[in-house]
This record gives sequence, C-alpha cells and structure tokens, in this order.
Amino acid sequence: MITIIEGSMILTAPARIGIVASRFNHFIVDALESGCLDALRRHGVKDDGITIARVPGAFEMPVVVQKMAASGKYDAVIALGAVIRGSTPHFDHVAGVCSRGLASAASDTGVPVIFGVLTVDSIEQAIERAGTKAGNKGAEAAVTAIEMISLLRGL
Ligand code: INI
Repeated sequence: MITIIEGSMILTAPARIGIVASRFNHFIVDALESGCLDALRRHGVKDDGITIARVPGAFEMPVVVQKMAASGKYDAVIALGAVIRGSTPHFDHVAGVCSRGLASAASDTGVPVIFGVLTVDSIEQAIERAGTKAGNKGAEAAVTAIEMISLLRGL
C-alpha cells in the first residue's frame, strides 16, 4: 500500500504565523498583506496567532525571517514584498539576495518560509499580482503556509 502524505487546507490545531512585509513599494505590498490576512482568517487562523514584522526592503527580509523562523514561535513565516525591475542591475542584487536568503532561512531552521515576494519587470505586472487580474500572491502565500504547516504536522 502506498502512503501518501499531503497537506490539508484545514488546520486542526491553531497556527502561529509570522509575516515579514517590506515597506518598499508599500502600495503593492499593502495589497499583498491584505490578501494574505484575509486568506489566513478565512482558513481559521486567529489574529492573535499572527505577528507582522515590517522591514525597509526585500534586501532586509532574510535576517528578520531567519530570526523569526529560528525563534520557535512560528509554524511558518511568510515574506511579502515587491521587487520591481528598474534600468540598472540593482533589481538582480535585491531579488537574488532576498530569494537565496529566504530559502536558506527555511533550510537552516526547518520552518516553512513562504516566498510571497513579487519579482516583476513593471509596476503593471506587480498590480496584476496584488489583487487584480492575476490574483493576489499574498493570498496564495497564505494558503501555501497553511498547506505546509499541515504537511509538516503529518510527517
Ligand atoms: N527593495 C524592494 O523591496 N523592492 C525594490 O524594488 C527595490 N528596488 O528596486 O530598489 C528595493 N530596494 C531597497 C532594498 O531592498 C534595501 O532596502 C536597500 O538597498 C537598503 O539596504
């Protein structure tokens, strides 16, 4: 018989969620945060189980995510940000440091870190992914966090 373990979208025990949200491009990130909170609440996560840490930009996310993940206080940490390409290589440095750092935080701690950071070529692409025609990546990050918490609880 094959054993299949997969996450449920319904948590049977309370979840503690850390959110790290960047202030840079806050017009976009605020919309991601709203979508994320809405989805968490509609999946049964209580407000007193949610902690939000704000950082200046995506470059600063890894150190805060790593500390939250290592603290033992959170079942998952969700990173919400928006890195928008400009006319210089700055984008590649910020997006690369952010994504590599978040992946390291997850593998170092064993706590799921959810990548709700938009890396896009234009503000229009960011708006599309922050609650308009391409959905809300913050809400998707919330659902991914729920699934990962459930999956890890079942392993
Ligand atoms: N930070 C972002 O979160 N998104 C961006 O698009 C961005 N760009 O393009 O510059 C950005 N830069 C700031 C960076 O994250 C740091 O806060 C800053 O360099 C100070 O370390």
